[in-house]
Amino acid sequence: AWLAHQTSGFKDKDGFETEVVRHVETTLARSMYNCDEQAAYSACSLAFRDRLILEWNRTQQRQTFADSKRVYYLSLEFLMGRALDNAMLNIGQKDVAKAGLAELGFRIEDVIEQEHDAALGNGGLGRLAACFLDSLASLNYSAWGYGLRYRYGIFKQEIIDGYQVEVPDYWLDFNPWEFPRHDVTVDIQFYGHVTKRTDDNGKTIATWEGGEIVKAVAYDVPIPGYATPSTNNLRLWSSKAASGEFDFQKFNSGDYENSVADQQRAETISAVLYPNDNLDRGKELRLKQQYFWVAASLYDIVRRFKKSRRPWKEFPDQVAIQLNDTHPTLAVVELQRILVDLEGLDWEEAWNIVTNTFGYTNHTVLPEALEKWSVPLFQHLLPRHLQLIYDINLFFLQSVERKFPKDREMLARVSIIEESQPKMVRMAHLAIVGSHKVNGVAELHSDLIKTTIFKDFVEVFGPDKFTNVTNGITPRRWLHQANPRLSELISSKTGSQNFLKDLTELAKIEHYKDDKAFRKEWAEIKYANKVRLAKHIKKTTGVDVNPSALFDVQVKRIHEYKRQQMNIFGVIHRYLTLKSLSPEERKKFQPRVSIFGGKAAPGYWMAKQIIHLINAVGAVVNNDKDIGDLLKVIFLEDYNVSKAEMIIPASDLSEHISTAGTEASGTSNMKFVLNGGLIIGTCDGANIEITREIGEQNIFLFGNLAEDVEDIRHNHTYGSYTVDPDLVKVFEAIEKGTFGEPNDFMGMISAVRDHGDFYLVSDDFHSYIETQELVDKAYRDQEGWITKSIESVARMGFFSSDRCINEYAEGIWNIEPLAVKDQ
Ligand code: 26Q
Repeated sequence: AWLAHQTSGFKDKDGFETEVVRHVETTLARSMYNCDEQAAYSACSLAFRDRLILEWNRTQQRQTFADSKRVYYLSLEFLMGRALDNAMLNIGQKDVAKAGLAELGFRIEDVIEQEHDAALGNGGLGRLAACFLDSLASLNYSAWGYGLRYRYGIFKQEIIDGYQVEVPDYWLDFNPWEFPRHDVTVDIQFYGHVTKRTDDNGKTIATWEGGEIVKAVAYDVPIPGYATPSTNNLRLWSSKAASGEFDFQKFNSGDYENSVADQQRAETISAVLYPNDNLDRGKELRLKQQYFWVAASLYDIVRRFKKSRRPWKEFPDQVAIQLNDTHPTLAVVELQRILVDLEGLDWEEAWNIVTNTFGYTNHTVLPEALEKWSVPLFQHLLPRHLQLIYDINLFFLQSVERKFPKDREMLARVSIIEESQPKMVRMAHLAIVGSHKVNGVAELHSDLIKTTIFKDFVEVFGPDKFTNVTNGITPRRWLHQANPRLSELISSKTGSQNFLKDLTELAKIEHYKDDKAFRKEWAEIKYANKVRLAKHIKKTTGVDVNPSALFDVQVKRIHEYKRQQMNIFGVIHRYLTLKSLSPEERKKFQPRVSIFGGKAAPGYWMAKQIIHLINAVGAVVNNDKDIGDLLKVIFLEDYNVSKAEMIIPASDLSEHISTAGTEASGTSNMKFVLNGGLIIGTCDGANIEITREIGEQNIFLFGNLAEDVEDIRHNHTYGSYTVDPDLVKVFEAIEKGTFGEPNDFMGMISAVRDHGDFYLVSDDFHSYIETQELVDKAYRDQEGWITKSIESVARMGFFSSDRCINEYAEGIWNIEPLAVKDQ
């Protein structure tokens, strides 16, 4: 309750109540008599928002006055989830709100539940950006996030007859957490043409003319730090027609449709989030989104820099811009355009500024996820930028030629332009060339990019340009908020809540791993979280699950490389095994609930088939009287951040089973372990570092290693290939119609059997099944399991996004926290 003593906190619960009542009666224009939970949510949010605004303004003033370097995190996705609970906890006054709401007749949990998730992201990359904002504010860094204010976030998923159905996510009806800045706008140009002339000094001046203009309007979201007054800004851009309104001339002359057409076309830019995860399938609108957002953000950043009246060469001392994947890479070109075309700097000087400003984070090695844009599309939409890209590429290739004379193949491989039909702009190459640091997101991944997709660039630029920053998660949301009882138990042993600011303090709880009372409480908390999830499962699916069973969870975007298909094949194998046993033998089996959740990209046919099979298996298994509580299969609809906050603390075991070398990091693996769940996983992404930290005895690893994957694939095609015998039985059961129409699932089967099993499902299946048996055995030893759980949590300190942000600050941004004086 650090803020309670300061000017901007509530004095006590009465002070809070007064504010809530005031907002209900004035801001919302309602009486307390018909104040429902939704109104209580609104008023409570407005009351906390008021506290936040004061600190937000002070923070911005402090940062402006200090005039020190700022970092800008450019991300097309910010998967924020709910804001109220987080604001109450970060301000330190949730207890006050709880007591106050109780007096007004509300349960705080019900009030919190009213809030619609801010779901402006697909998955890991977007949630990482949200965790980073929390850490940047909590650590008192001067930092802004820049993104797009999508009218529709990631679609809401409904499961109808076992199939995914997408429903639009309109989330802006009432959003107390955003502040429209109608006075902060930027005109953004598209299309048109370039003219060149020579000035009096013989210098070529390029001018981009014509085309159309769309207006970018800023919407600001306050980002409260934990236990600090620092409140940073997330600025989201919304598009609207440059004229602001539809054309009345046309409207009055009866041409209603055309009168609104311009307006609609402009507003389409920020209308909807692309629902692809790890897949590059963007059309013109996606490139328009990228340029719109990048140009508005850079204009804003440059405008702020210019106020300081410093010379341009100091720009990189004042500004660090981080590119969250290649999505904002146009910023590199746009800054060069501003400096050369608009500010008249020499190419060399400008390019120095540009490359010293940007850092690029890569999140994938999957070739289908690497962004490329066709040259004709560029030429049409951004003609000047295409010219600049060609110039950047020319100077770059000239430098490569000097270092590797006559190596034409090298030039072709590293070129920003792919010489295909049509030619393509390789955004990752542009991002590397335009940045001073390139980082991967876990050790294995950072090694892989250096030895595979970006190997040539290591030779060109040297190894120091490439670095690793292993991902992290914010313990505020993913422990304190999601699992309040566990957080409370930990603070009772570490002596304070300081572990939420320095997660390495978790190590202290290892001293209590043999303490009987501590272990009992530890187990009770997990059980209570499972009971809560069981209730949710009952309410949403109608299925009764036993909270004493092992809860086995795989929640993440559905993707072949993440191998939910292997999981469900394993579940079928378990079902077949159980069916083959006598009732007596069955009783010796460890009961399990297999829980799945996650969205499939709407155009990803195979991912949708996987969802369908999971539901089809559930429909059979959950109603099989022979099986009872021994096995349940649940697909939880519409997995999102707020559902994750309930699901993750309730898991005994979670699955992170991607084909080795394909999952860059994974971040939910960290969240599950931090909440006392164990992991079954492959040697992939951050699983490897988690193992190093918590110890091999505390994780269930299986499967082939990344270094062997290539040879195994080669062997599928050119050697002898047979499907694992246990998996063959699973396929036979599906083909017999055990789970309904077999044709519905033939895509999944033939991917393994007939199309080279690219993701090594068959190769890893035996090891997976065996390891699941080890899990059963380990779980039956409850005392041993609890020890593993406690040890794991105690050793998770490394995976705080605070550690991660400090590494970026020191190794990439060269920025230090801004001291906050007591007010
Ligand atoms: C690209 C072009 C057109 C349309 C969409 C996209 C697009 C959108 C989102 C491409 C990729 C994404 C998201 C990628 C992602 O979430 N990657 C994950 O990033 C996490 C944070 O680093 C890692 O932990 C995960 O391993 C990685 O899969």
